[in-house]
Amino acid sequence: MLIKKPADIRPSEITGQNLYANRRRFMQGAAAATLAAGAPGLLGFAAQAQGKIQLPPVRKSLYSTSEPMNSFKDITSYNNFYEFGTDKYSPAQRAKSLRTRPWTVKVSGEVKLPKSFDVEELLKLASLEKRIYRLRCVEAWSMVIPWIGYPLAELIKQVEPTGNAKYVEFTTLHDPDQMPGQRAIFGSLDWPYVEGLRIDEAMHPLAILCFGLYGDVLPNQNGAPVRIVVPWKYGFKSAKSIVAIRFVEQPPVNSWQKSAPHEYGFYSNVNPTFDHPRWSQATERRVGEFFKRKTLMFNGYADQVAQLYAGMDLRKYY
Ligand SMILES: Nc1nc2c(c(=O)[nH]1)N[C@H]1C(S)=C(S)[C@@H](COP(=O)(O)O)O[C@H]1N2
Ligand SMILES: [Mo]
Repeated sequence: MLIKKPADIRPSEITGQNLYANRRRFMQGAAAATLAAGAPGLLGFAAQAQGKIQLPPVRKSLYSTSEPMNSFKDITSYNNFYEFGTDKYSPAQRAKSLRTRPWTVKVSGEVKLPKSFDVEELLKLASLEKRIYRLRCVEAWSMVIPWIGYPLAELIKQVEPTGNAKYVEFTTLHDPDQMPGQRAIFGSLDWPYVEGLRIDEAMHPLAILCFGLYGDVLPNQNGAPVRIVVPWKYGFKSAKSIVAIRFVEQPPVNSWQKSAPHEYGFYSNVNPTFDHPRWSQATERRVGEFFKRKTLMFNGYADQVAQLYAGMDLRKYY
């Protein structure tokens, strides 16, 4: 069997004993659910369909939700990607021309082994998993998306962060020639798009470096060739088409915080009890559904991540 059983999981993969215990409980539940749904295993070579870029084999993950997935069409036609326009339908049209090869991701800052990774090399750094996650946008819609990637922790371990690495900053490509939204004069963001995580958040097994969805490489509008996905936070923390990962001592100021400091904070954890100044966060509409549903604390991942924020006032650190 290619899936890790709870007994195979090394506690050293995670920080902190409680988190380890939490994860074990989660994995046991998830394992039972997976067995009920049919035997897990190798999904096979993922990319026959999409041109020449192929993904290595992908295996199922015990971290997936069992909720029904959104359709490929929903996921690839209703997007937020301000580099290609501020409405939801432009990215699918305008991102077509983004050149995703060659592509390098520069890893720098407070690390012992800084390095620029070619995306092909990055893709092979660890084994790929399909992770079916809920994505909750700050604008109160949500989707369920089968991402393909591996834990960001796998990359972080390779570059050996120093003791000063308290935060991780992610930067999207800045190329106004290719990204028309970066040429807009009004109503857009400061470029490049920047996001940040605390290092223990970035090391959490749910945070992934993502290269594909459904069975293929990421469509451009979803952040090709490589993005991050952090499922317990509002969607905007999951930066697309990244070219740099920098380890820093101070919390990075993210693009949304910079554009509207009174509306967005650093953490941006999904929190139904704390409203955005202009709208409620208590409910959400799943794309494709009519009735609203209740938003879950940490987007439903509280058992796995609440520990990261123990003792913190989440109304202050929003
Ligand atoms: N570089 C970049 N990354 C980004 C955004 C963006 O505008 N630019 N939008 C964010 C927001 S608000 C959301 S909800 C998700 C949407 O991801 P999806 O279109 O793949 O569903 O991407 C996030 N990542
Ligand atoms: Mo979003």
